[in-house]
This record gives sequence, C-alpha cells and structure tokens, in this order.
Amino acid sequence: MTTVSDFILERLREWGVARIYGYPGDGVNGMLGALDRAEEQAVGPRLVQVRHEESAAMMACAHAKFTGEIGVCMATSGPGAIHLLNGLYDAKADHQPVLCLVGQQRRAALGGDYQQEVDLLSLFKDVAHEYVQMAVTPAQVRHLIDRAMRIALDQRTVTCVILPNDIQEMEAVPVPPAEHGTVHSGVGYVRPRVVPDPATLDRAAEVLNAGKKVAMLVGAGALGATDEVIAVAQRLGAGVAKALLGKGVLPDSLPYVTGSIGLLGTRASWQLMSECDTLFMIGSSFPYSEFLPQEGQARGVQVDLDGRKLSLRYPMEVPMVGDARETLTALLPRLETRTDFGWREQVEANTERWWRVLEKRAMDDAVPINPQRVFWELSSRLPADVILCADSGTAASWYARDIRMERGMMGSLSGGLATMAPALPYAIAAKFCHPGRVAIALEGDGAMQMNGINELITVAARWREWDDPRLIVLVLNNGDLNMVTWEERSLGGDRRFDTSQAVPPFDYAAYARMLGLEGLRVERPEDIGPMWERALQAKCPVVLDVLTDPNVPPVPPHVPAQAVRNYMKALLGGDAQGSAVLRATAREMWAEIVPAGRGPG
Ligand SMILES: Cc1ncc(C[n+]2csc(CCOP(=O)(O)OP(=O)(O)O)c2C)c(N)n1
Ligand SMILES: [Mg+2]
Repeated sequence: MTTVSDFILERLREWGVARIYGYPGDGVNGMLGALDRAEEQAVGPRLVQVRHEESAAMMACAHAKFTGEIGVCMATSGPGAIHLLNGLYDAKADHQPVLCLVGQQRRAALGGDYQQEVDLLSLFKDVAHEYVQMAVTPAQVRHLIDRAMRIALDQRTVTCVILPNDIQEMEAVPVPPAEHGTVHSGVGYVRPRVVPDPATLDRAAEVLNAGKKVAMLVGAGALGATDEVIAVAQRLGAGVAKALLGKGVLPDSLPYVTGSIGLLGTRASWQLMSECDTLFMIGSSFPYSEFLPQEGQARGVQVDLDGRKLSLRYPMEVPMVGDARETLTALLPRLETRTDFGWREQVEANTERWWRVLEKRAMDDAVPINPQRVFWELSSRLPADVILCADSGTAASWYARDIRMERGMMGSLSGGLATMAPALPYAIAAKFCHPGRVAIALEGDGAMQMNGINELITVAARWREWDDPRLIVLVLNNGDLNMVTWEERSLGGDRRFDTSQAVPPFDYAAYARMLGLEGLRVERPEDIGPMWERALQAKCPVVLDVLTDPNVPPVPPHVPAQAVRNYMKALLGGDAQGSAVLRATAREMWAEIVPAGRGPG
C-alpha cells in the first residue's frame, strides 16, 4: 500500500526536493516511516536530523538562500511545530521559499483538548499566511502539497501543510476521483521574466542619465545580476553600496564599490548616499532611511520583483516592478556613456581611504585580541568558493565591513529578522547543499551557547558525508552579549547591565575536541593568521575559540549627536568598562583621522 506519507515524498521528489531538515515526534510518525522506506530504496528526499526544530527551519531557509531552490522542514505537532517558528520567520523576513510540514493529532481527537494539541492553523497563520492548510482527507493531499510548493516559490515565502497523524498512514489517493468538488493539480513552476514596459524603462533612463552623481544600492534581489550591475554602474559612473544580504552581488575589489550600508556599514557608503543627486535602488528593502539620501536631495529609481517594496524607504520617481537582471539588461542600451568621471573618482578616493581606516582599526591593539583583526586576516585568505554565514552579534558588523567578498563567494545572515544563532545552522545547510565547498560560521559566544553547542553535535555526526570536510566555526569569545551592550550604551544611554550581558565562560575548543573535531583556542594577535591557515587546511571541521576584546566598539559610519550624548552618559555613569571603552573608541576615531598608509593587499 502506498500511504499518504509515501505519496507526499513521491510528490516532493517530483518537485525536485532532495532533502528535508527536521526532527521526529509521533505527530509525524507516518512521514518518518515513509522517509525510512525512501532511504532504504536510496531515493529522496533524505532527512537531515537536527538538534532543535528552530535549526531545521533555519537550515531550510539557508538551503533556499544558497541554492535558489525551495527549502523544506518538518516537525511534530505541538512543541515541535512551535519550535520551528523563529526559523520560519527568518525565511519569511528574507523572502525565501520554505515549505514546512507539521504533524497534528488524529482528526478524531481534534477539539478535545488533547495532549500536544495546539491550534496549528492559528499558530502558523501569520508566518505562513500566504498558505497554511490542514489535510482532512487523503484526496486533498496532492493539491495541498502542489499549492504549498508553488505558492512558496511564486511568492518567495513560507507555506505550511498540517498533517494529522492518522491521515499520514492512510492509503494515498494519487489521483482524486473525477467528480464535482475535487481538485486536480499538477507539479511545476516556471519563474516568469519580469521586465518593466519600454515607456517605464525610458523614464528610468531619463532620470539616471540626468544624474551627475549617481549612487546605486544593491540588495539580495540583485544576486545573480553581477555583470548587469557592473555594466550599469560603469555606464553611469556610479558608486555602488551593498545591503547586507547583497554583499555577494559585487566584488569588493571593484574600486567604486563602497561596501556595506547602514549602522554596520562603511563611511564611504555614507558619503555616497549623503552626497549623491540620484539614487538607483536594485532588489533591496534595506530598512534604515537615515542612511539613504534625505528626501528631496536625490531623484530616485527603483527596481524590485515585489511591488510592495517599491517607494518604501525613499520616495521614488520611477518605481518599477522587475527582475534585476532582466531590467538592467533592458535598461543598459538606454543609458548614456559619461564623459565626466569626477563623481566616480571621488567615490573611489573615499573607498580607498576607508579600506585604510579599516586596516588601521583592525591592527590596533586590544585586550587580548581585536575582533576586527580576526576578520581582516580571514578576508585575505578566503577560499574562492567559500560560503560565509554570519550571526547577529558583532560578528555581523565585522563581516559587513572587514570581509572583502569576491566573485563566486556566497554569504548570508539573518537580515530582516536579525535573529541570533542562524550562523551554524546556515553553515550546516551550506555543507549539505554544496559538500565540496568550504563553509565558515562567524558567531559570538552568546549565539554559540544559544544553539551552536547543540548543532555542533550535528556537525560531528554528519561531516564525514561531505566531500570537503571543512566547516569552520569562529567563536568570538568576548564573554559578553556585546552587540546589545553597545546598544544599551548608545541607544539607551545606560551603562552595561552586567547581569543581562555576561556570557558564562565555556571552553569551546575543548568541547570541539571532545566531539572528535578540531578545536583551537587563540589568545594572541600574532596567532590569528596561522590559526586561519591551519583551519583552512584541516581534515575535519574546526572550532576556533578566539578570545576577543568586548571593548572595541563597532562605530557606525555616522553618529548622531544624541547617540554621542547617550554614549558618554553611559560610560561616565558607572560602566565598569567605561575608561577602557573610551580609550578603544578614541583609537577607532583616530584611525579615521590617520588611516593605515596603504590600501588593502
Ligand atoms: C533570538 C534573539 N534573541 C536576542 C536578540 C538580541 N541580540 C542581538 S545581538 C545579541 C548579542 C549577541 O551576543 P553574542 O552572540 O555573544 O555576539 P557578540 O555581539 O558578543 O559578538 C542579542 C542578545 C536577537 N537578535 N535574537
Ligand atoms: Mg559575545
């Protein structure tokens, strides 16, 4: 007998799903039986068993980010389903197609306040609002799967199918009866070409051609349009800033690429935005308007696949719905070649200077290790095919600024949700999706203690399946929930609240060794370079436990006067680290005045 669960796997196979990230429970017993049978027959999808359902959802999100395919995760009813939520919101916020399959109690028990009975339709109604359905009969399952898959792909969002456990084990109905009241769905989805009409493109070109100082901002929507973005930037003599999820769009070796934008961004991007007369935004919903031109300062053109994202952060003169690559290709012949490259030269000079500021900052002394140097030294050693996964603490700042991405590399983090602890689940998914590439998780000790310690067990259990065994976990061991400590000081004007901020000590390297992985602890700046060399030559996954200084501030590229007042009030108001922080801040500022003497090597 083919069960409903066997049929679901068969259908997912037809949809091209090779892997399901998940965790068991009796709510998905039928699915587990089917996964077992599929594994025995050496067909997909295969289960990747995680340590916590939240990780499974984060892995599904990363799967989508690193492959462009849909990510699929699975959990049991009640507690398992609830655990998925944060990872699902991560996918939703970053517009990734993810299907989640969750178990539910038997149909006969529903409404009976049964054990582990949670109103899953309501629970998932927000995160999967585009499509959340519960199967009530086998004849319905085919179209539930087809629609959940298609809607997730088409809307680039999260969808959810709830499967009562008795249905999972019933006989499948692969073809619903040909009668009134049945639904006859099929497999497959083809992405459309989305290009604005010629008149809109002409208007966009008119605005862009009239600009004397064009700033471009590219986001995740421009990944895959590298050549087209370069061609347009060349034609316009523009500078280009990158939103964090779009870090891989352009190589940082291009002299007019000013790097990241925003609180974690670069001074060169700040200058680009505050001095431009025209803004061209491509595939980005970067949220902080204060880092964009002021209203009225620049004329705006925007292209985004999602019409809801248009003219949202800056009032655009020409807001266009379109695919980045297709739209830029259609736009290019309409753009005039520049003769005056004065603006471009200014952008390049700012950028070149900024890299020297960063180098100076990275090489400044700290106690014991300056976290910026850890990233700076990684940057020059990055393998060409690396996949970088950053966490939401200070690692995100240093990833944003100090890492020079080159063509062919990939990188991501939790952008919209900015949740803690995606870095290791993302890196694990990266290894399953691209077993021949090196994955590096960059995270704090807080994130490591939140779920990294647990998912390292998954790494230890599975790494031998990967063609290239290298998964490297960098732990910024600063004993602090550092990013929030800075926020307390600069946003709240409060001193560090030791009770909330301290991260208890833990020997990450010894723990890694206990799991049979390599673990290195580094306490001296001169050991950072050799540490990366060794990790990149390792024959198994490695944990790098680096003792970093929590008093090195991630200074934003622009600091409003109120933030300075808050900061001083916090540091002079009994902050135990006040004077050390002030000294480190002064060093950071000094690096802006007197940067390193040469550009990056
Ligand atoms: C799930 C979740 N909880 C809390 C936060 C708020 N938060 C953002 S960064 C951060 C501190 C991270 O500390 P750690 O991982 O040690 O990195 P560090 O900043 O110290 O480098 C916190 C608590 C969050 N973003 N997500
Ligand atoms: Mg920390």
